[in-house]
Amino acid sequence: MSFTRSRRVLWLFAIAATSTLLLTTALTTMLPKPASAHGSVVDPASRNYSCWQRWGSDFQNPRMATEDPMCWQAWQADPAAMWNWNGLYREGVGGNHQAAVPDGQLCSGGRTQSPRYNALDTIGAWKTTAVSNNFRLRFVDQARHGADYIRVYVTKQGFNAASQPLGWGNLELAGQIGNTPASQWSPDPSGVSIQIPVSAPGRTGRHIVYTVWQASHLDQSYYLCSDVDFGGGSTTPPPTTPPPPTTPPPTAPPPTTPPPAGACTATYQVTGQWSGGFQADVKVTAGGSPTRGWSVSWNYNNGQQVTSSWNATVSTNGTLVTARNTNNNGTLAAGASTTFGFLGSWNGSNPVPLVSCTTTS
Ligand SMILES: [Cu+2]
Repeated sequence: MSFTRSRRVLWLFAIAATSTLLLTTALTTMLPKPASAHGSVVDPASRNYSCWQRWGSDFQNPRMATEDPMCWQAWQADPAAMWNWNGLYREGVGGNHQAAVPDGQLCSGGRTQSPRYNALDTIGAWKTTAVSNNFRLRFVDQARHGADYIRVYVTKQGFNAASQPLGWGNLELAGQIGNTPASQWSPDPSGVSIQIPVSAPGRTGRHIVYTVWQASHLDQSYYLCSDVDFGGGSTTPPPTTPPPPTTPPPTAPPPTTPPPAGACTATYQVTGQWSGGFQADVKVTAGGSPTRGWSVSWNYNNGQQVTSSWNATVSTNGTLVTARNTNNNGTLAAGASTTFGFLGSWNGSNPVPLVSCTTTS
């Protein structure tokens, strides 16, 4: 009797154990896998995104060593830091970013996935993106994680980004957004994107913009350095509606200090538009010093495409369009301008994108 009962108990136990195992297996296989694509700051481009943007198709070119030495050392140290420009994150930080990311290691996210991103902490003259004191930072989230928050810091005036290690004490909060699910971001061919207004009054010259993205799908925090130049003039397009006539004239005197060497600005203008097509001109203006080459880039967030161009070599990578000078128009005297143009296609809407200009040699 007792023998039969213990047999039955054993059977029940075996059935229970098997179904638990099956259920666990089913749940495990059904759980979402971590996405392989994540995100980064694309404008002003984060360090590794910027190096990937400029050299991803030409990363073995020895000219990089002299033209773009900071990117060169990063590519030499580990090309995977550029191929994985969207994967600079840590997990399980619990919001205590300053404990997880020591001073001097901010640009590698505290040497996350070491040694992959370590070279991004190297101190030096990384190529900059020209920004004005009020600009919009553009973030692309390829995996549609959304954000618990994104915090954007800018180094304090007086910090020398080309010679000092970056620490938390060098930063001031300059913009942020709170909980924003991916459904509230803008659609982007490579995922979703969002723009964050950043205000950094009083800044001139070279600075570092530091962005912390707390993704929403799990405790995953991204740490991104973008090198910027506040002397390069405004990259914000003029407002689409003219200010009301009652607006008093600005009281601040016009800037008298010339932009630093190497800076350039670009303005984008749609010169004609018809059903499905448009023509645009981009005017490139050198700053206070002559240029030997320039590169203008922008993102098309509404599916526009460049179909043909003149006076520039245009390449497209996802939403990012990059136009480089031709052999004839890279050299500009200080303050001089040149214009290139293109034909494009559009559908739905065709807003003027934010453009940024960098000198390339
Ligand atoms: Cu991810």
